[in-house]
Amino acid sequence: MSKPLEGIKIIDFTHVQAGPACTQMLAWFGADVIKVERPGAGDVTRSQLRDIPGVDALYFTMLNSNKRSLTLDTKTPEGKEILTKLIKESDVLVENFGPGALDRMGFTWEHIRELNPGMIVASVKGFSDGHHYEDLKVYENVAQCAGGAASTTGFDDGPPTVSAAALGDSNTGMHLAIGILTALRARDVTGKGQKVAVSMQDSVLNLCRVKLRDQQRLDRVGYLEEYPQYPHGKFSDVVPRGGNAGGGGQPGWVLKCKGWETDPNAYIYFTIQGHAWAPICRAIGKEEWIDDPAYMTAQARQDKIFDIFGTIEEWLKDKTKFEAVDILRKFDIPCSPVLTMKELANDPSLRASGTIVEVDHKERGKYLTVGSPIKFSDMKVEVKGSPLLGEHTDEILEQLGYNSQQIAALHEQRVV
Ligand code: CAO
Repeated sequence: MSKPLEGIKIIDFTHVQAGPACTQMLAWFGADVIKVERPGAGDVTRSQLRDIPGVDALYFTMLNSNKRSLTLDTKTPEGKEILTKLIKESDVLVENFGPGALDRMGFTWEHIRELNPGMIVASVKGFSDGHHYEDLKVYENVAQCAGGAASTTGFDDGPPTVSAAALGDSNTGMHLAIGILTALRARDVTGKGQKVAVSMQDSVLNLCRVKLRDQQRLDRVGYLEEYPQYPHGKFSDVVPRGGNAGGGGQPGWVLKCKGWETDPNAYIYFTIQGHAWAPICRAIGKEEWIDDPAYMTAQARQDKIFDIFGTIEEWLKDKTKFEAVDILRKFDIPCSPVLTMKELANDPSLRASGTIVEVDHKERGKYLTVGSPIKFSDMKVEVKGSPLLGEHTDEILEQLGYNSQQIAALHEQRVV
């Protein structure tokens, strides 16, 4: 089956997570993604957090599947010549170097545009161009702090907290992928490439937009009724950390189930949807609450919401998180067990849908990764192993017109 992005050639100058997550997804969808890496070293994640000595780390393999690897020292004249040839025949160049690195390499946007007017140059940076922090290098948690996620995550009596979800890295990569596809569509119409820039701060903030909503509500009315600080606690003039509160129109919380004393994940997330009040009461055996004016409206429940959660926890005491959800789902109550990575890795539904896939790697053997979270009716996404460092160097140089003697000389000089 042909893939929609077949025929799109991408120079992948990305490293660590933000950029590689973007180009990996484009590779899954059919683009020819050529990962350009420094000879001898490669992407730093190849050797970070290794679980098997001498073998590419999972950090690398899980973010670079379906790509080809070209080693190239782009700071040498010969390396620049190879990169120039590649630029002339590629569609997209993606990079997430520190600020200014591509320019210092001699490949400014103006120069790239001269070489190939159809080229799309896509960049991830910590902060956007012109921002007063634009010179900063940024990693995941730095972005979560800069984008408003950390100040609003965690509990009121604890410090700002970062999320395990890669809001700064992979999330920014997903934004960049949308930008690249949009620029490719624009190029179909105009024939012209363009620069696409996404900052990690902006991408985090985009996912925190409900917190900006809350800041404005707080400014106006002085309290936020869906936060655990309401109505008994205090609000300052900034959006507080809301713990596990629902955050939308329906209260929710993480509730203990059978075994919580020894199992740190024996919990479910329980949501009290306004119109589902009667089924909730029926499910937990509190029918008397259905028509009780002290409980029957969301407003009436607000000041005793944690007592209600306490009553639900009483009901949960003799049920595992899975048993509880199996009962609650019959009452149409939005809920989920708190799932561990181990449970997710072995979840038969995720295996069947291709969300968790087993992939073969030349040196490590089989490993698990997260496959495409996007499902298409006309395309099955096939996740292949990540390339070894420089695995496709010779093949790519041949395609650029270099003969075997020239290639041998480039190896000799450590250009590739
Ligand atoms: N050949 C020759 N030189 C190369 C090369 C190649 N193939 N690939 C990279 N380099 C050089 C760069 O040109 C740069 O050189 P100069 O600084 O001398 O111009 C140098 O390697 C270092 O690049 P860097 O600044 O990107 O790397 P770093 O390890 O110091 O910083 C990071 C890493 C992630 C903090 C930085 O790249 C960054 O802020 N990126 C933007 C934000 C981002 O994407 N962060 C998310 C990373 S995922 O958590």
